[in-house]
Amino acid sequence: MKPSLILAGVVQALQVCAASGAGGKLGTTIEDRQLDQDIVTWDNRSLFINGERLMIFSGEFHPFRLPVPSLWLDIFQKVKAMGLNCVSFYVDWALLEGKPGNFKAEGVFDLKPFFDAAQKAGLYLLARPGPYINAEASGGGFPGWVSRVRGTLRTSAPDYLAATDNYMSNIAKIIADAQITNGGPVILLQPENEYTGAVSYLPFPDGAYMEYVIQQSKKAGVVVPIISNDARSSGHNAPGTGVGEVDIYGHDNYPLGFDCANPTVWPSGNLRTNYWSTHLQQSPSTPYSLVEFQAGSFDPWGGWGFEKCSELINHEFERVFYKNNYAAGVTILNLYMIYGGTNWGNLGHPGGYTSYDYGSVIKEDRTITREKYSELKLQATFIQSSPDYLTATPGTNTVNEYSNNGDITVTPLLANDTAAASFFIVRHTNYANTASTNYRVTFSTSKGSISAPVTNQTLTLNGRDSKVMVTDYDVQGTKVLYSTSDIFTHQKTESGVILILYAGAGEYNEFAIQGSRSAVKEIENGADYVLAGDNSTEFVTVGWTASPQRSILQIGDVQVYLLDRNSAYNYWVTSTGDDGSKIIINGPYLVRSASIADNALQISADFNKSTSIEIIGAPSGVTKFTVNDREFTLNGNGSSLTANITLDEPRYDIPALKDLEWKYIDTLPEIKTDYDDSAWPVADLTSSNNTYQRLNTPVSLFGSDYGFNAGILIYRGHFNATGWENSFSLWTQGGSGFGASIWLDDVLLSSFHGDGSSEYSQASYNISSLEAGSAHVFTVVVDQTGHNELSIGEDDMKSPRGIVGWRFDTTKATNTPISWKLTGNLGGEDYHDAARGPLNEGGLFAERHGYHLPNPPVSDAGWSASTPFDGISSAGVAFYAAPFTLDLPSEAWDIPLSFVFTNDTSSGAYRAQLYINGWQFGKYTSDIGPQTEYPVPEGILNYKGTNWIGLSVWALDEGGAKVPGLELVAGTPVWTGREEVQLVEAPEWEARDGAY
Ligand code: IPT
Repeated sequence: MKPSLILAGVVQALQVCAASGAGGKLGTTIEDRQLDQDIVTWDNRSLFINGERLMIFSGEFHPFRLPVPSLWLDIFQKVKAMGLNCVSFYVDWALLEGKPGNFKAEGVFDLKPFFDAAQKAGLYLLARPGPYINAEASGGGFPGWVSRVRGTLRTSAPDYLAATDNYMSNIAKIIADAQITNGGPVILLQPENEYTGAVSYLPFPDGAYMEYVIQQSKKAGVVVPIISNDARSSGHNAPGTGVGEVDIYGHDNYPLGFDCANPTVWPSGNLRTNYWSTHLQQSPSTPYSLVEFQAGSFDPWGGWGFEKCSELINHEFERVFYKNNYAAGVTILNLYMIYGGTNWGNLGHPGGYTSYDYGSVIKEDRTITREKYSELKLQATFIQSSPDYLTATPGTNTVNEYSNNGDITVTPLLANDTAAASFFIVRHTNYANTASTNYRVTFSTSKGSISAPVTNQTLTLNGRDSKVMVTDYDVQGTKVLYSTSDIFTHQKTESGVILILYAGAGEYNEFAIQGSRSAVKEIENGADYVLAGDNSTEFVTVGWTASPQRSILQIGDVQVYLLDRNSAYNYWVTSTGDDGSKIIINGPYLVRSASIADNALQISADFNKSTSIEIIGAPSGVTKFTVNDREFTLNGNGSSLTANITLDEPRYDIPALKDLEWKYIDTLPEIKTDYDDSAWPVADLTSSNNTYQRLNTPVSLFGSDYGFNAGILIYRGHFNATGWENSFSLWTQGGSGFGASIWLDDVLLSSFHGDGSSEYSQASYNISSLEAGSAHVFTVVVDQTGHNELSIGEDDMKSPRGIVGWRFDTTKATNTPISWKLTGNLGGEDYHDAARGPLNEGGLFAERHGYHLPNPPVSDAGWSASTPFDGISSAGVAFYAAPFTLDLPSEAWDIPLSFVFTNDTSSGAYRAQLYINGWQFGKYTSDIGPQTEYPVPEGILNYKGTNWIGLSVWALDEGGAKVPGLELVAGTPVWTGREEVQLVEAPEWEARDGAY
């Protein structure tokens, strides 16, 4: 079908074709949609910004998972350097409205610096404020108190809608102020998330509900287009579906799923090939949009670890699957996640642990050493260099039409006009094929049909590879008639046009470019090449074999670089000004930005080793060259300059944690017989609004019923024995990976260590010898792992945490009442630590008193000298604190630091929480795993001064536990052009009023 390209304008003519997809209004002809602004518009192929057609190539990054605002620019620049032009972000309601009615977005939660940094890096933003986000966040972003809402969540239930109003009006206003119409970076807004299904007895989709969420944003001033994110291509809320319809329909896809166990296995049938045809049925008037496409995977407690996830969703996955997305004509593409970050301070859901690295493109420690980063740079830079991609029409997959081998499938995107390029996505017919396959291709071009190779050679597609071939492709005014290899980019520079082609080492490819054979000049000769065609033809054909030694050919105005892929990885395209001028730099670990003024070229770049670099396309007069404000000598002249970047190895020491002056305090004093809990909150609610789980106990013991929504919960249950008790049964619930221990007075009855899947635990304890009339107390510790995400109608987010049942079994029918008290973080929803937000601390004695904060009163009574490596010799919870000093050359060096636990269970099973300067940056379980290494960013860590480490160690079993090893480990130092990192405000310990 030839799409009718509708001109962008204020009035968007939406042609509702005879759509047969979900909800398509059959028979409707034309509808006018009045846009609220004229900056961001669209037609059926792409978005336009200020009238310019463009691809939105986006990556997902959550500011709340990197609570150091001065590092946001670092991530943005790393995204921009790949050729992406947009970042999508969720907002986590749970962190901004810890108490109903109290919206707070300050300090690390302030989004203003996020918007500013995006703009500085030159990126657009897609805002996804929820209110429901999923995102592997606790409650899917819902604050714990939402579990007290009786109505069904994510429906039109009035009490649910009302609960969202305060958050939505505040956050939507903040986003509205940052829209492009107000000079900010926000170009799109996604309401809700994956509004795709509900339990069968609910009316679904509930258009009125979706409309309500859309209006929450509009009322606050949001005017940019509204985009949806259907969990799969079901057509929900697409334009034309009536109430609740969005402006632009989009959906998700995670083709390899989330099990990182067997990262090399690509199951058959997981590559979708009907995206575009489905799109034409569901939303023919909007650009084809993949609002989340897989760029990694989450990983549960007891999972495989994120290195495996990065192998599953690796550079080969990017080649085959992302190129298949281009085959479907995607022009709004958001990769989830581009940078995952950290589930610090209890913000994650129970299905994940502290790291949210996600195996994604940029690692949790912000390094870019994964090959998938470099591969994505090659692809995104190509797409952004190929404007004709945005108007070519996706076709259907073909076998034996463009290629001569049935093992090869080619999907064309054909130009609508003879002056424009066509694109051909080549892959294995069995997408998971690991074989190398030889083939030929046949295209029709403006010069007639071409069958390549024209020389006596063959093309090869290696296993799990895919290529984008082009015909009639414009290179800054010169035509490439065809190229069988991928193109990285082409740029007009002051010294001429540069075209860069690449292929896997050893592969043979061909291209034909305008120019005569005799005009080909060899500038560098590494890769083997042959010329075909004679001087009479308009095009010269070059066959070449990719090799680590490149060739450069001058053909007319164009210098063609012939590279193997690994060499291409080292090239960066960087703007040198607002006029669209660019330079290409070969060699650095990262190039962030460049500028040229008064014959001086300055770049901001990163290096992880000494290396020589090459500057391609610098203006001829450049005589001075600085990298991160340090001057280097330029060698050579004209278009190719080189410089040797030699690094002076930085010198620094990393303290050995075992040598710190550790202080210890018992943080489970509750199990001492003289412990006084008179100041504790009393569990006195005889009913609960929780609609997910029926109350099975005389009073509610659900943490969130009392405002305790995160971290460790502790219960005290006092009773007088009748003497007839045989056993006591207890049901605890904390989400997968949770743990629990129960003491009767000062005796440990048992601990539930937890595992990767159990969300609750039930056990009975023999207590048969209690004396009639004697007073006792149970102390129950439940380490919950967050609130569940939710499916509409199931309300599983409300699944309560804490004690959900208890019972005495007696020999005589007597009733032993228990009077319960409970605690979580001090103050519950009236939490004490505004800087670190509502979820960072739990209910341990040390946390209630704020001893996890910097500078705790370690010389007070109750503290003594002891280390986590000594540990404790019986079950209980120990808290350790120690100061340490860092003096790292962080003005110029980016040095990733991680806290690494020795993986060894022989010295007792334990669960630990790691606090750095008061921020909880790790929950470690010695026997569930898989995480042992906890990166902590600079800014949370003070790289030039004193830091405080706090560690709670919960010994689960009789014999106690000690930490077999914990080390602070530095990664490779990178000489960096990032801006200096600002320390995050980290209030110190102060005595807390009312702490118990
Ligand atoms: C998709 C969610 O929209 C996103 O928030 C996140 O949870 C992601 O999954 C998994 O990391 S939903 C998709 C699996 C249908």
